[in-house]
Amino acid sequence: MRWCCESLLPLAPEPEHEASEKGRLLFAGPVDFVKGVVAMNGLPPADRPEVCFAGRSNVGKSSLINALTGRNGLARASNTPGRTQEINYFALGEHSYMVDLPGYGFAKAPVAVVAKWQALLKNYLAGRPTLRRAFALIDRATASKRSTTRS
Ligand SMILES: Nc1nc2c(ncn2[C@@H]2O[C@H](COP(=O)(O)OP(=O)(O)OP(=O)(O)O)[C@@H](O)[C@H]2O)c(=O)[nH]1
Ligand SMILES: [Mg+2]
Repeated sequence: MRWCCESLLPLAPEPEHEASEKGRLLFAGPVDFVKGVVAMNGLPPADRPEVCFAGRSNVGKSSLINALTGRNGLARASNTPGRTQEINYFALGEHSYMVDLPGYGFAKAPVAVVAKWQALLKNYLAGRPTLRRAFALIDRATASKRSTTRS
């Protein structure tokens, strides 16, 4: 078994060649920003599968999308927590969406604005029929914080 050197967590085994080639091809094609959504009625038509990235503000959700797609600056990343303030849709060709969510925990934004994001997030996660996976990113330094662990 391989171990992550910093946290001594076990790492997933290396994928088979065929699987890793499929993964490479998935992100090698066109990737486009579609839109930023601020209300459920602004979501694009639910006509293809999508995955989303959730987690505390500043955990690296937007950076991960840039790293996966190999396109710096596609998703806007920043040192300031609360950078992503909308549900941002990115299309992988015409077959699926990747969704960058606003963070929670300590965003530098007014309380009322953050409360609005949280309500939107809950509705999105509970009600989007084509959402196939929600990846929750956890920074090990803040993994035990209440906003990370509560359901
Ligand atoms: N050291 C380190 N820093 C990272 C990593 N990923 C992202 N960062 C930095 O962390 C900061 C926040 O990254 P973002 O990708 O904007 O984080 P986010 O989760 O999208 O944040 P919000 O949009 O505010 O919710 C940026 O300064 C990144 O450069 C990583 O793997 N390692
Ligand atoms: Mg972000």
